[in-house]
Amino acid sequence: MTIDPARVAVVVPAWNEVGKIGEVVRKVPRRLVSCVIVVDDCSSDGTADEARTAGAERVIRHERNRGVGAAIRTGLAEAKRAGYEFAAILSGDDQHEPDELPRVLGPLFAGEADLVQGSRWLPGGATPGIPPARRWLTRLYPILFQLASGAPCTDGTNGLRAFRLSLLDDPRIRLGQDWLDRYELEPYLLYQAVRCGYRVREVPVTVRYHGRGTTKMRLLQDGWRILRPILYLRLGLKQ
Ligand SMILES: Nc1nc2c(ncn2[C@@H]2O[C@H](COP(=O)(O)OP(=O)(O)OP(=O)(O)O)[C@@H](O)[C@H]2O)c(=O)[nH]1
Ligand SMILES: [Mg+2]
Repeated sequence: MTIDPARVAVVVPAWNEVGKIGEVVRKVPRRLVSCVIVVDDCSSDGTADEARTAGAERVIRHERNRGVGAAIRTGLAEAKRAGYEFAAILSGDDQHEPDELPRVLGPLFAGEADLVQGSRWLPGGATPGIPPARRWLTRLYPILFQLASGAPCTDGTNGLRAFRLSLLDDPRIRLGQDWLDRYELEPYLLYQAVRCGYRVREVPVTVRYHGRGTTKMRLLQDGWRILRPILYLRLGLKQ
């Protein structure tokens, strides 16, 4: 499968990721991607500088911390404005393997899918260093997602995915809503893509865990933020 880099932008949300963001940007294979867009979500460290030095084509800075969903939204808007056809999202904390981008981009270029979600739990995926609690939570979530959406899902919370940017023109997919600013936006997009009948495919990918104290997620508050999109949409409380 030939992937045309001129049609692909990578969006990387980043908040205080010095020491990691440069690695992420440097590892993006340039034979696949012509534009890396890093959205610095008002970091207090040198995230933006490190991204620029590592070769990110665009570094956009939020003037206040708005959340990962808002950062992704900003990056996607820039990718669309610049005329890219496909976007891949990679997390800025170096948990994904950018050389696995062909896995998520391939089915898009083959015309077989509109959104490709990376799954750490499909055969061929990997989770080096995963803490036990994270294992069970990320296993439980897709069961709930599947119950709510009716569609098969093995990993709904994995931040490596790629899709056709024209999805964002669909009036049913309303990424602009304020309530999606933090951890809600990613499951929202996946759920709406499924619900609107887009061809959604999962592919196995690696998610790396760097050790204690690296996550910024707070179990209850952020767990609820990840859960509420599927609940709200299922119950018709939000659109
Ligand atoms: N937590 C957090 N991350 C943000 C924010 N803005 C941008 N990000 C970036 O969003 C990405 C994902 O955030 P994480 O908190 O690591 O979430 P995750 O990777 O899904 O979950 P973990 O497995 O716990 O690391 C990282 O690259 C962050 O730097 C923010 O306001 N809060
Ligand atoms: Mg992370």
